[in-house]
Amino acid sequence: MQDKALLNQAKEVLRKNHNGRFTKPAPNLYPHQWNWDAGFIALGYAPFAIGRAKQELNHLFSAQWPNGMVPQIVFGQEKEARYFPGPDFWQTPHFPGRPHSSGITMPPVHGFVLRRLLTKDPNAREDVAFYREKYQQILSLHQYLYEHRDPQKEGLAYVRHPWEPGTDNSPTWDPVLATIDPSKLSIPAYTRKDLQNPEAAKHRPTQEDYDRYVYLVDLFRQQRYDDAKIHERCPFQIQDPLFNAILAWSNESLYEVARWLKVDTGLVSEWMQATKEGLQGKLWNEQSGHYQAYDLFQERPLPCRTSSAFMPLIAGIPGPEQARRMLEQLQGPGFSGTPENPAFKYPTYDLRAADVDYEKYWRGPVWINMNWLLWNGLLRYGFTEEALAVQTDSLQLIREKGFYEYFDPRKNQPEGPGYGTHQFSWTAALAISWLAPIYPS
Ligand code: 2M8
Repeated sequence: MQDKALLNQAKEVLRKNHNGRFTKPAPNLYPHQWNWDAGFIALGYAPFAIGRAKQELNHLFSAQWPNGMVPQIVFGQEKEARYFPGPDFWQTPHFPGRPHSSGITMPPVHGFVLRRLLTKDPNAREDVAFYREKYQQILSLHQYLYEHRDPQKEGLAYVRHPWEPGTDNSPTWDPVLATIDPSKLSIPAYTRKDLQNPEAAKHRPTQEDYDRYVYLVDLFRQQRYDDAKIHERCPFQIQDPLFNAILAWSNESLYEVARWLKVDTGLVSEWMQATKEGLQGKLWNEQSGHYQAYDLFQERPLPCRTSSAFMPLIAGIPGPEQARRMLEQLQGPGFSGTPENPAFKYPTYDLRAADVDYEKYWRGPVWINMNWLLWNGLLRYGFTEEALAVQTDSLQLIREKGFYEYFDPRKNQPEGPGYGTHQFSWTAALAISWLAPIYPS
């Protein structure tokens, strides 16, 4: 297929998933608005429908909590329909005039998304009100993260549920989830709805993991979403290199937007410095040559080599030698395969790990948003050839298999299908962001 046709198909995916107010991540499995999906989707709209890109962010931030938190899910009209947990289960406080939402957050992509919109918007100066408003809202989201998610003031925000870092089923969380034993806990009754989707069901998280997810949500609602109380009790509190690299990149982007708006950059500069120090001082593992997550509750590192371990590249955090060591790993057998068994760049988990799973949700498959992030990181360090290879592999997968949620990393499985749900919005959106500059409309 010609890439021009692929570009048009990608736009069609977004058009079909748009419900008049926002763009769903996928037609059935995910019927509401998701936080970081909205950011990636906005990047897809930016080159050809900047108004739609702004609408995504406006809708998402219409559900921002008074304390600054931006929720993981903003519920649409369908309420309980087709997705668990819905608003009745979350029981989050209802803020008048704001849509219902879940009670946790997601990676703060909005700063770098806003900065990109600004560069693509031909009428940015005429719409300065939009940029001013979003800047303030994103600033208060970051303020929330530094105030309520960084208890030891290390410049690192912690996540409190596997849904917060977005890489829900990553093997990184296994040792922490293992400390939550569902058979010894009282878990409220619930019915999963994700398994009703036959195309996605077989790769979804286990029942035991879902019990743990539900246990955590129940804990939050029992504490009435009070951050201090949750911090005292929650067994899942992790400083994740992906989440914090995204925070760092968004800080840097906010700094640039602040300069464009001609407002004070003091606070953002402090955050930039603090998070850089946190990533470099606490999350870098000198021996293995990559970043790693840290379990704040049990006070122990979680040295698991997933693709999140390389993400600080996006924010220019590593020095040249650190970056070189990470490039070597990305090009090596763990993330690019071997001559006999080559891999599409990049599996989300080291291919040599004993428990790597080529099909299972976040435990090995290629995800296009992770590729897009790493592509940016590689370009930033001048690793142009490698960046091009990531883009080429991503587009090949989409061209050959379709706009799937995730993909088998093995190149010698040419007949294999894409995995998860089809017509997945961020796969389409990020394909547009790669293809639109080649075929400007
Ligand atoms: C997946 O997560 C949701 C919960 O948030 C789920 O599994 O039901 C993840 O891939 C997440 O990163 C993504 O934002 C969401 C919607 O695409 O789906």
